[in-house]
Amino acid sequence: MKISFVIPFHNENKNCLPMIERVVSYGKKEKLNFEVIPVDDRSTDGTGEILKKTVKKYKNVHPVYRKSDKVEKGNTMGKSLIAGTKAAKGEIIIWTMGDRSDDVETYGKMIKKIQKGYDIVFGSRYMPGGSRGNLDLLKAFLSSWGTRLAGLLFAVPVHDITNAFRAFKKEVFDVIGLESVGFSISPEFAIKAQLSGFRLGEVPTIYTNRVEGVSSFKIYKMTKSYLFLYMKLFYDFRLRPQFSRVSKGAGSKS
Ligand SMILES: Nc1nc2c(ncn2[C@@H]2O[C@H](COP(=O)(O)OP(=O)(O)OP(=O)(O)O)[C@@H](O)[C@H]2O)c(=O)[nH]1
Ligand SMILES: [Mg+2]
Repeated sequence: MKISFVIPFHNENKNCLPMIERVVSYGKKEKLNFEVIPVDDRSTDGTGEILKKTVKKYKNVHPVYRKSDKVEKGNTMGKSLIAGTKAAKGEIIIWTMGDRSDDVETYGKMIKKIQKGYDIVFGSRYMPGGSRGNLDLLKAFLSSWGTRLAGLLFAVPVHDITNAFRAFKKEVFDVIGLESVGFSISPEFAIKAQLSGFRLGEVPTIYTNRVEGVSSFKIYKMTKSYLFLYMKLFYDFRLRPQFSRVSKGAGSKS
């Protein structure tokens, strides 16, 4: 079983090398068959150059330098995760944020849960044993309510779908077809996986706010994109029953 760690980076020159080294040393410590796929798109702080150096140091680090032929405004973390996952060779994919806010020690629990038959396993800050750490209250309130709303509208059975930190079988990604450009890829993936009948699970994780670098997170933009996503999915999958199942083989757009 091969595992692909996909990590999005945007202007993370202080975080990218220590983050990759954290994942590589975890993989070596656990004797995993793994690769690391950092995805850099349009960083202007030298993150791309640092990634080029890591390739010389680690043979199983395969960066994706995402370029776009058309001008892209705003956040493209979603497109980056899609591009990285498409390039991945592993049967199991693990998305981790590049700012060292996710706890890599959670990987073991996620992998075990996938091996027990779950299709997608979320790192959860809001389930028993999990912690939002020093995540600010407003963000915690919005993210936990984002998940509860998905529970009400789409019967999503887990506690934290707004954090992109998760493990899943590559086939889930290949089947459901993700379309989000930015941060709303996190709830989109969870809701579509649930609507497609995949088995969703979760493990507790401890979140730590970023120490280095600048956040790409914009509360107003994020809330708007989430509400638009929920309305679209509710219309497509609840109000138009002929769409009640995500069409198999749609494939994701990067
Ligand atoms: N490739 C790529 N990565 C991105 C983009 N926007 C954010 N990221 C990365 O995605 C991860 C999460 O973004 P953050 O800016 O940390 O967002 P956040 O965690 O909600 O906000 P913080 O509280 O600042 O940590 C980080 O590793 C970013 O570098 C983007 O447009 N492209
Ligand atoms: Mg962050």
